[in-house]
Amino acid sequence: MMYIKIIFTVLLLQVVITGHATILPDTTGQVAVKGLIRHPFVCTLGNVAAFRPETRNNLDIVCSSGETKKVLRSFTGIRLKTILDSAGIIMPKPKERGKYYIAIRATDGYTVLYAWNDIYNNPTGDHVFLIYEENGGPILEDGRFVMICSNDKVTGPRHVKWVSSIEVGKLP
Ligand SMILES: Nc1nc2c(c(=O)[nH]1)N[C@H]1C(S)=C(S)[C@@H](COP(=O)(O)O)O[C@H]1N2
Ligand SMILES: [Mo]
Repeated sequence: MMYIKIIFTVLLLQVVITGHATILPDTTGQVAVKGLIRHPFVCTLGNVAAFRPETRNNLDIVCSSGETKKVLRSFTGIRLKTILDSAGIIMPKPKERGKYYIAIRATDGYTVLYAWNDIYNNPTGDHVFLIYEENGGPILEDGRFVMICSNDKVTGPRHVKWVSSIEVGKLP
């Protein structure tokens, strides 16, 4: 606790003195679920078990350059759809479903969008996972939570490391 207080004080002093904040890699393992939902909450390693975790095998993370960046022999996570179902999307006019999106943001600003229709009306919805274990152990270097879309042809771009929030929004 003391250690956290010291780090916090040092960072605060840095902002006050230099006017710049350091972007720290997320090691807190907190994913805020927010936006147009009835029950905003925070996903942590402590409550993921309530979201029906699934384990799957063999996924290559391939960059748009064609290079294979990582090979996952197995991964464990929870479906984005399950998270959204428990958050309860607020959609008073179903005809506006096509305007709804889900923004997945990381601590470094990296962002990926899903259309509501892709998650609920397309097989893609069964392949988007917030994962917290790779190859049988916790994720360490890429933050605590990573989002993947395992049926993407090129899996790198929608592989979001250091996930910090999941936000439901709607176009005007
Ligand atoms: N937060 C975050 N996630 C990211 C990126 C990034 O810059 N920031 N780069 C993406 C790109 S371009 C690729 S190819 C993959 C690479 O995954 P790896 O670094 O785990 O090999 O992560 C993706 N996820
Ligand atoms: Mo990439």
